[in-house]
Amino acid sequence: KLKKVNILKSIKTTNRNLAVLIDPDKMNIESVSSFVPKINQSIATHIFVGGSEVDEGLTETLVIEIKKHTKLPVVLFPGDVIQITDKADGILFLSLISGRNPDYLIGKHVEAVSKLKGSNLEVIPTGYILIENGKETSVERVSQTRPLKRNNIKAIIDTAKAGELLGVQLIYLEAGSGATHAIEPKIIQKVKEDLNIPLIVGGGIRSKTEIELAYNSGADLVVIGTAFEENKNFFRDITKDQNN
Ligand code: 1GP
Repeated sequence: KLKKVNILKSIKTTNRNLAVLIDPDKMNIESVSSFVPKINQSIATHIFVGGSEVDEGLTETLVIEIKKHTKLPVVLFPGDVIQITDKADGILFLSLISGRNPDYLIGKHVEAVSKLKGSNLEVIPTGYILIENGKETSVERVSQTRPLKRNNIKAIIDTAKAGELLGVQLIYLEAGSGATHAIEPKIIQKVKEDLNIPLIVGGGIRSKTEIELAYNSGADLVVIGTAFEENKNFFRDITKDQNN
């Protein structure tokens, strides 16, 4: 049996991780064989798979296809229990700690247990914090929760710290897919200053400069989805050769 990569450990020990987010609702299965090799040639270190609204079965089919074309760890970033498949390597077990909807704090997790028990997935407890970006995001709509205000930095810092004290292993600061304003460097810095666990930042990051800014502010892993969907040339900017 192949030894599984320890996803959390690698995020803890390596900085400047980059995850490409593939939404099963937006990615055609036929495109995977051309899309994934581009990820392999880029500086990306992980592939995340998930979305707010995905039909049952779609995620598993997609993950199987992705795994045919890459050795990168494939990590589920599920919007719902039906997106869980043991064909991936790991799962961000997200608790939406910026919100007060019990379903997304603990309810879905209880439902997920029977699926996780029999699987080999590396389960990574993650405190998921939604921060306002100027427009309503699909996470907000689906979870029926309000994001934290971006000018209330204390609430953001304390929410992240509360997550850490509860035992989550990662904090994910989310501006929402397609956000017009990515998480501000000041917020990343302040949260990171007070945190002893790795920090993921995503939502609305569209350029190599913005990726660098997030790293320099303290992000251990940056997630990019929309920029790849909208601009296939984006891969050219982040190919391995230019950065090594
Ligand atoms: C969304 O953070 C991710 O959950 C990525 O967002 O699609 O805006 O890159 P984008």
